[in-house]
Amino acid sequence: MNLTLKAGDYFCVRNDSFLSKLIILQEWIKSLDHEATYSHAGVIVDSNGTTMESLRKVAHYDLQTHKGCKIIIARHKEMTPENFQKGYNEILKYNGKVYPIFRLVFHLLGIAKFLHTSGVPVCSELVVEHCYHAGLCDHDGYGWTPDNLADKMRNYNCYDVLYEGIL
Ligand SMILES: [Ca+2]
Repeated sequence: MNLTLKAGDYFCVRNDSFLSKLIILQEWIKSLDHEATYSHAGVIVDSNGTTMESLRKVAHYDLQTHKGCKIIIARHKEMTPENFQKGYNEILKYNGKVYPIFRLVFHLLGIAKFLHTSGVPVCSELVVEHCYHAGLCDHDGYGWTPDNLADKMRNYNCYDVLYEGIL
C-alpha cells in the first residue's frame, strides 16, 4: 500500500479473533444493507500512521499494528488541520483510559446509544466523537459501530475512500 496519510484520516479494520467475529455478527444482524465487514476503527493522527484507538485502552498505536488485516481508510473532504486539531483536543481526554468492555455488551444488546454513563467510548464511537468535535458531523457517536462508519465512508459524498483492501 503506497498511500499518503494525513491527520484526521479514519479507518475501519477487521481481524479474525473470536471477539471480532462476534462484533461483525451483531453488526450484520442489525445492518440494513446485509453487509458488515469491519470490527474495529480508529483515527490517524499524523502522516506517519500514528493512530488513536480504543483498543485494550484508549491510546496511541501504529496503523501497522493491523498489517495483514482487511482495512478501509477514508478522508473527510473538509478535514483541515484546524478541524483535525479541534476533534483531537477533545478525544485526548480519553487517552490512557481502559477500554469499556461492558459497553460492548450494550452494543451486543443494541442499547449503546442510550447508555453512555462511563464516558469512555468504544473504537467507532471515539472516531465519530472526533468527527463531531471537528465540526464535520452533527451526532456525538454513541451507539455507532465500525460497520456504520464504513458504510458512511463508502456512501456519503463528503468522504473519499483512500484505500480498501489488505494492509
Ligand atoms: Ca453495512
